[in-house]
Amino acid sequence: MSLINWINFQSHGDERGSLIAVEIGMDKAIPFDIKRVYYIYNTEQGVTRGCHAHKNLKQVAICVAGRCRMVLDNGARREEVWLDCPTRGLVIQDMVWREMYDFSKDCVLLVLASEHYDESDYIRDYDDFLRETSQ
Ligand code: T46
Repeated sequence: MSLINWINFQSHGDERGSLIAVEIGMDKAIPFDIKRVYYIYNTEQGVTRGCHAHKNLKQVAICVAGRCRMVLDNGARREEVWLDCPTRGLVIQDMVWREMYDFSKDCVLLVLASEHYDESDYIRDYDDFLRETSQ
């Protein structure tokens, strides 16, 4: 099964421009209660971010401006995708290794997270990650 799962958002556009509302709850787009929102911007050219997995964290990543690439890897399968569209969000499940790179200068990556920030939830070593996923 593919690791690349998108949520499509409805864009409300008129002659002034576009607006997207992201909602949680029954019949709404985001499949978890959002406890945290953060955004990544001003990323230096050539930089790779991420390079970790989370034990217990679901996220949706929405590139609201510019573009970047993301790798998702569950230990058995590795897939790569462009995040370049504000009308869709990439669902990132727990125990998935992620790497982001090829950031455009204007890239703003908005991330909706199911849990508060917790450094102990990170797996930052790829070999540790592979050991955990093979158990
Ligand atoms: C992820 C990818 C997509 C906080 O204080 N609170 C937070 O909520 C976050 C996410 C980070 N931080 C601090 C921790 C570091 O000192 O901000 C600094 C940069 O975080 P980090 O190096 O983890 O950033 P990325 O871009 O490598 O990874 C982030 C998220 O941490 C991660 O959960 O899935 O974006």
